[in-house]
Amino acid sequence: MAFKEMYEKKQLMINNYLSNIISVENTPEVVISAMKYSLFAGGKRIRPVLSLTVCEGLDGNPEKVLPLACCIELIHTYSLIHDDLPSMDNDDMRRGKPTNHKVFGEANAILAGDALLNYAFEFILNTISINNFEPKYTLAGQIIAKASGPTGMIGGQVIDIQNEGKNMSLEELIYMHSKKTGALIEAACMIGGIIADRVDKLDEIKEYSHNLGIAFQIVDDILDCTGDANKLGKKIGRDEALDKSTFMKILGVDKSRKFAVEYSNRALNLADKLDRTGFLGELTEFLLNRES
Ligand code: GRG
Repeated sequence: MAFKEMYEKKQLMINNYLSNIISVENTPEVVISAMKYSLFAGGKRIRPVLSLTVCEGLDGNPEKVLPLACCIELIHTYSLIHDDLPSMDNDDMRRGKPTNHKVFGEANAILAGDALLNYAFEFILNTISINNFEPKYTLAGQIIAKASGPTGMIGGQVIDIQNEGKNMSLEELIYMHSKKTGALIEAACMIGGIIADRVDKLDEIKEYSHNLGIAFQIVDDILDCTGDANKLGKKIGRDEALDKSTFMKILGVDKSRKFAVEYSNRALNLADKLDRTGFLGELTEFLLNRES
């Protein structure tokens, strides 16, 4: 099957699962609408696609990791809603649509983000319980919790905010993004290996996903300067407007691109060891060359 077809098949699997779990009963309409608005706004679903791919690539059953993979997408979506808030990046557009707080108001956007985060952990615990408390599901849940928490994504976001208006070194920037962007990408890949019962592969998965995460972020920084706002679905030049340290600010466009290729190639060298079908390698290249 061609890459595009395979990617869309995985996206469909994820979208169908998310649609089924998000019809939460006994929840005020406005919060459900706000949750669904951002969850189905056209995200690329790369984190859950990575979970399914690593799991299947290591001969696991992707259906078994799907619930946890979708929880990572719930957490990712909450982080975008909160990141766009006036008190954070104050963005008006995301995925080609007005941001959550622009449509539902700031209080509802905060609550929709909170609801997605809490629902993710409710669902993770349900998944652990449904699987008879099999240790690998608990381990996967712990990894997701750590990646999204103060030593992971939140920690990265704090470092980012603390450094607005300052000049970070390249090493500091990589460290910050290994948490802010990288932690969730790493967790997505790790749970694929864990649910496939391949803890022997975790070191390689970590190295693959660390390199992929940094390459992904460098491309994000480049697109924020040189991308097409219509394709990106959001305004460009936001990093500069917020006076953030970025790969573009430190390295300029040519060196940033070169740096992204280096990180992506390091990931690529490991991709075939994690997925013999070649899809993970193609996904790695797709993310390097993406326009949105
Ligand atoms: C908890 C407030 C809060 C923030 C956490 C991850 C994060 C920190 C904020 C998200 C903002 C951001 C732009 C982070 C960089 C990572 C990144 C490039 C996110 C966009 O991910 P994609 O491209 O988005 O996968 P789609 O729209 O495809 O899902």
